[in-house]
Amino acid sequence: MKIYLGLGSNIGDRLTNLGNAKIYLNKHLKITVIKESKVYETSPMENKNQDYFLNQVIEIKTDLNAYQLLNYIQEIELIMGRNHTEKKYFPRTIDIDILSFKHLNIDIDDLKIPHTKINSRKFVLKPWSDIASDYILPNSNLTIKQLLDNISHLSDEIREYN
Ligand code: PH2
Ligand code: MG
Ligand code: MG
Repeated sequence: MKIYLGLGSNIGDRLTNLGNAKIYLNKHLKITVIKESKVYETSPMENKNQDYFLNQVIEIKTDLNAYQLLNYIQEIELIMGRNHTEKKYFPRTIDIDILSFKHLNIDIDDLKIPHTKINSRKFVLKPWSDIASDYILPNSNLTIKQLLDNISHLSDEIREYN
């Protein structure tokens, strides 16, 4: 019963932004970060006319339900300077996405779990494979590693960031 989050930042001190997001998550009495992937620098997808991102995937433990978790995540994004009226796919100090939440399949306006774009995104699957290469999503029959192999032909850039 695992819970995975994707972190992304392409404004300001990107590495510090990822670090602060994890600090804020851990500050909640009911959330603990238990695994972290390596950090990757990745070319922007969708809106390609913006700076490169740092991306990371983490596993957390929490007693919150998915909606409570989403609420807290949105609080963190606001505290960290994210403007929720901003257009989709614009640069952001921090983006925290619920990639998967236990066995749940949710499809409601502002909450889709598992995240809908996992299968086409190296910036999600590559870090995820660091910490959970054999994990199978609740709506899939392929492992994270297999999903990543399926998109190895895509030209999106991804490299370890140190
Ligand atoms: N997030 C997006 C859109 N495009 N590209 C990269 N490389 N990394 C991201 O985190 C990212 C993106 C929307 O959330
Ligand atoms: Mg996102
Ligand atoms: Mg998001």
